[in-house]
Amino acid sequence: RMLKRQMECRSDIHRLNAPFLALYESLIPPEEERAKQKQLLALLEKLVCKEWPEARLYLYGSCANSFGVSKSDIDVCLAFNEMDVNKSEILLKLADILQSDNLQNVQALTRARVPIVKLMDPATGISCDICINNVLAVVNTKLLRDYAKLDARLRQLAFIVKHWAKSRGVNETYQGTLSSYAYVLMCIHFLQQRRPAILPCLQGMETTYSVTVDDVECAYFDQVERLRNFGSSNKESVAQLVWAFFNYWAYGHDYANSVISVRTGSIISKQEKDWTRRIGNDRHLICIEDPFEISHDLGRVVDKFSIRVIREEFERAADVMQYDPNPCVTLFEPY
Ligand code: 3AT
Ligand code: MG
Repeated sequence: RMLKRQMECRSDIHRLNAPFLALYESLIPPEEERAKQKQLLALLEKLVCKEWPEARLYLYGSCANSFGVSKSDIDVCLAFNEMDVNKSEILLKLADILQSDNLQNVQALTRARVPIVKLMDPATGISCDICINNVLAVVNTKLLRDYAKLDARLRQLAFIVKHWAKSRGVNETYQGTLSSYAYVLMCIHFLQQRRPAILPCLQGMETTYSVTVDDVECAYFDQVERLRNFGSSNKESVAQLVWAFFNYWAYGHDYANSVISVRTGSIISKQEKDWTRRIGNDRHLICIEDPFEISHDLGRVVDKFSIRVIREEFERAADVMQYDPNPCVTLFEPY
């Protein structure tokens, strides 16, 4: 397996750049979607403010981290100053309020791992999940957005990888495959590891932004305008990067021993994290360290069945990128 990684990239890789860029462009949400999201957020703010004047609403997830494709649901966090509010009670109350304002499909999921209220806004057609006090997600959203500002190739690569994962059925955490958040971290890490590097390690630099959330210190360099030219000595095209990304995950990654870590901008060992054996439901079959909650492995959802599915999909993708005459279509064929 590892040997195949030495494989040289197909000689016509440059021919694939234009179709991949065109696909990326087609996935970007149009400006009017942004306007509709704002409209829905304003409505929610009005409703929430009446009941809880001290609470604040934040957008997080793909509608705010710049990795959202067209027609994504939006993720909203309702934040209170006190940390230990009764989430179930608030969610049930919130569901009541939303229902009386003619929002549709309102559902309070108080027993979910992350308890939420779901709704659909008939005026804009947008679906939305609202959670309570999930401030770490708001902060990791900012980290992803700041990374995206550094080099256009991150957003291009991540859109293509997310589109591939959705098309191939490997973006379903309830079935043991990886979240969109995990895939974006894989892309960031990958670009930190290119030589020359395309992305820096923002958490390894001077602190210009710092908040403490749930006892976790989140600190990094967020003045990204000052790093605009960071990756410019690396001239790789998006097609080359897509090829190398799948090659890495198919044949280059050491699944038995390695943890990818955006926080350190490097690979660290499972040994060092004590992620070498199964504890409870955490099997650590593919290890992706959360940048802030560093005891949290985003690969924890992966089990011994889904790891095979994921790895076979990486291998298929790597082979398509190497040999297929039309990878831009074949890569995304429904499974
Ligand atoms: P989609 O476009 O909706 O697929 P997304 O970026 O919105 O992508 P998710 O809906 O999976 O991703 O998650 C929403 C946000 O919640 C993204 C991230 O800020 C946070 N998040 C998701 N999973 C985790 C996790 N395991 N740990 C910490 N934060 C997470
Ligand atoms: Mg989302």
